[in-house]
Amino acid sequence: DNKPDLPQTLHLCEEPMSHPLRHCLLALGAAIGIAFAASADPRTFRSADVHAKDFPTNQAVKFMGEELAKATGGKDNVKVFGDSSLGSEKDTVEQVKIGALDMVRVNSAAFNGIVPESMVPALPFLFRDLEHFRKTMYGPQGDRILAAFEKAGFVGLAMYESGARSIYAKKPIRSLADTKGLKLRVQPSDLWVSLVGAMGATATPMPFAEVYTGLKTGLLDAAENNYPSYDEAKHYESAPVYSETMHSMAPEVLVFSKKIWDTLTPEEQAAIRKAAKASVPYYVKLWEAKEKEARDAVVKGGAKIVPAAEIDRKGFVEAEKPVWDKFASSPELKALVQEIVNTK
Ligand code: GTR
Repeated sequence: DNKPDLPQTLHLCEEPMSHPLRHCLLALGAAIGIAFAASADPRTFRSADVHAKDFPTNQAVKFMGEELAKATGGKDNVKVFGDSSLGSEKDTVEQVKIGALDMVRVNSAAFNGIVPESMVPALPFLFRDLEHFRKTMYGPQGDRILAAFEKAGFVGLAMYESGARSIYAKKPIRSLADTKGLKLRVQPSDLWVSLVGAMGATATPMPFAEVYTGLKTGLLDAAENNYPSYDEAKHYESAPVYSETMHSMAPEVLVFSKKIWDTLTPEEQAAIRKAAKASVPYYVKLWEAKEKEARDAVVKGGAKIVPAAEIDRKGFVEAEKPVWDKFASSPELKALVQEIVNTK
């Protein structure tokens, strides 16, 4: 049962997602947010996610809440609203910005238009491998990227790895000849539109929750994601060939609303930061298991895998060079990219 636990008032809004409904949720969210900000202890911070309750991201945020509860003697806690129940990633980021929602866990793509630094770890073929990702993103460069969220009205709490994203379609993808002309879903982000455009595909940006239907109806030929999301959302039903292009390792981010953060005591803030950091190794363990499990599950479900060894990685890397130049354009971003590349 994946149905999220909505507060009583939110049941008023339970209908298929439409624009008026989104406004209804926003208004309710704002009302609840204000009530919370004005009320005394204890506080339950609400966090949104597009994934189901048992997905590693949600388990990690729940764990963070438990750590926070321990540190504050049961005063503060976190409640996760999964399954896009509070809206798309873009919607929930907006709610966090205005302080109508306390926290959100999204892919870094959702911040690409707001925090330029968030584009850096999504750059195609930036990381040589997982070790390179971990060394930098759980290290000084990752900390710098998280710190950059502050200017935009967010407190960057943690980054979580998300494996590598690869393309899935009805046919195998081995080289640029295969991506040419594909209607390929991307996350709503200019960087992502350019990334698949550089492969000759036609980018179709849309929220995660709509991709299943997009693939089913033929609006989309293809999408791209990691194994756990490909499995969870059952995208393999209509796009059964998963080709390990591994074109980006764009991480997940966990952020807190700066508006709400500023109402907290320094002790609470420190406890939240510490609990979020503690959730990273907890997440990584769950994620590693989930990736293997999901790969097996999609194969069982009928998916065919084109292994990385069969893919013309060189051709794709070459095609993506202009994307680096276009999005890592300022001297600061260029320096950050260079620092990551130079990390051995
Ligand atoms: C997943 C990620 C989600 C969302 C989704 C998407 O890998 O965990 O936050 O970004 O991809 O493609 O929309």
